[in-house]
Amino acid sequence: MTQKIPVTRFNSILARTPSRSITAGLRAVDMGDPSYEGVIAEHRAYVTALEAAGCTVTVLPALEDFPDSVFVEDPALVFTEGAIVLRPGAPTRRHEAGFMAPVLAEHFETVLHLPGTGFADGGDILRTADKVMIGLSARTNAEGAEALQGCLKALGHASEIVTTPKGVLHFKSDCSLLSEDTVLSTARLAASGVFGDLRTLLVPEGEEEAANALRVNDVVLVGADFPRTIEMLTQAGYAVVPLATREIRKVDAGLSCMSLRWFAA
Ligand code: CIR
Repeated sequence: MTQKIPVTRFNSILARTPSRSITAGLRAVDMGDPSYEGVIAEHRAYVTALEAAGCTVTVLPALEDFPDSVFVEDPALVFTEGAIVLRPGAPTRRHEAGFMAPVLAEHFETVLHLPGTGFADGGDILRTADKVMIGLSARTNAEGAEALQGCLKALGHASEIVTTPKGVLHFKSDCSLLSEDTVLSTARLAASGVFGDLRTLLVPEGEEEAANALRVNDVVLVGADFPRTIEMLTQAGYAVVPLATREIRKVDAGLSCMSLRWFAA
């Protein structure tokens, strides 16, 4: 029997250099434009942390025509068994998928394309130990989610469609997987009951953005601006790597969105 690979184990990562146009990135609330130099520095530290965690990181060139293209998590989904090219829900991000498809073909034997005309963003997808959760949101609609379920089935993954709380950009803006049985979540998302039997650790009130952390192998990357979350996770026994996200946060980003992660067997 083949050994099951833990869902938090990765050895391969795709990322993309931020474009100068990141200053025009989408955002729900205007907190001022991010500084390009600041984003570059944060991205560099992010890539370095992922390499230090044991992954080979391929950094793709910047796409100036697409301000949000650094957020490679949204136009695709990747697994050991293959990749899925998605259809992002934001009109300005739709063509990012077309740039991701040939890259995925270099890394995966199986590359599926979301059928139909629905939308699905990778930021709405949380993989747990036994299934893939698809959060309906302003970016992922029912048609996209159902089409995605078909692709996931073809790759051998069970899935469940759930709801993202109103006003939250992506499902994973409010949660991240910490281990095989534990999710880091905001209180509002956990209260919706979506996590069933999974253990939840709640981010302290006022640090909701910290819920988009990133567990990679032995470490958890967490936004450095969230000291109470860092303290809580450290107390719980996690090896936390705090990373600056001050600039990237201005365009509604956390730590999962800047990479596509998988275990290449
Ligand atoms: C957007 O609104 O699409 C970007 N400004 C932020 C995307 C963040 N993506 C993610 O969390 N998966």
